[in-house]
Amino acid sequence: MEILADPITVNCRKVLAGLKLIGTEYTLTKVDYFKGEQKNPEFTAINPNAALPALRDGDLVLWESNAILQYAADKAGNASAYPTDLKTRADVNRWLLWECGAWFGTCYIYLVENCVKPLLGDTADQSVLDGEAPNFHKLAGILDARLGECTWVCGDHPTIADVAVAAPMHLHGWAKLPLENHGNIRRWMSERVEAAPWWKATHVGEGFTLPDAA
Ligand SMILES: N[C@@H](CCC(=O)N[C@@H](CS)C(=O)NCC(=O)O)C(=O)O
Repeated sequence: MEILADPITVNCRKVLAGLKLIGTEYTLTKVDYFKGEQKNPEFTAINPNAALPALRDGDLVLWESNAILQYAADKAGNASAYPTDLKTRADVNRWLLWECGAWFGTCYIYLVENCVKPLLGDTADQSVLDGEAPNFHKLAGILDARLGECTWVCGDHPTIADVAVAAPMHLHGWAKLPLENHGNIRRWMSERVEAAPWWKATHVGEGFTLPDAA
């Protein structure tokens, strides 16, 4: 299995962490996000969205990070990471879709304003952050309520739903995600996700540093 990715980005880190959780071996082909290599014709021939990551496995080409995790877990037959009983699988799928359709977008605004812009010499636009805050708190409240009921997003052990939902928050301190009133999310992130080997092995630090680049 070949993963085309830049490990510093949200959706690439998601796939690399998810593959660790699943226990799938892969080869990584680096596509440099900050050099814009995702827009090169060689890459858009693989993913016409010009977005990372993508997977190649034999004659299968797949993009959309959550679809890659679903495929990898099913291929490995890992029913712990991606449960096969109907109701738990529906629950995991629900959180994967929620992450892609809602959660990623709100977290991404904080990442761009508080990390990417300052890194590029620009300043965060407070009006953008203020405008997003109600949506962020609505969505964070939904996740926080779930994490008040379960140890992990979908029960008593980690699944690909945890990896997917955690990924947009991976630089939550630097991105200044306003988590003060969402104690269950903070606990899940610090005591469970950030303590997990699959998360530590794919560490991304402030300044978008990676262990081998630090
Ligand atoms: N829904 C897609 C989103 C992919 C995506 O937006 N990837 C970002 C990196 S996290 C990207 O490469 N964006 C293209 C760009 O900014 O030029 C997925 O989950 O794979």
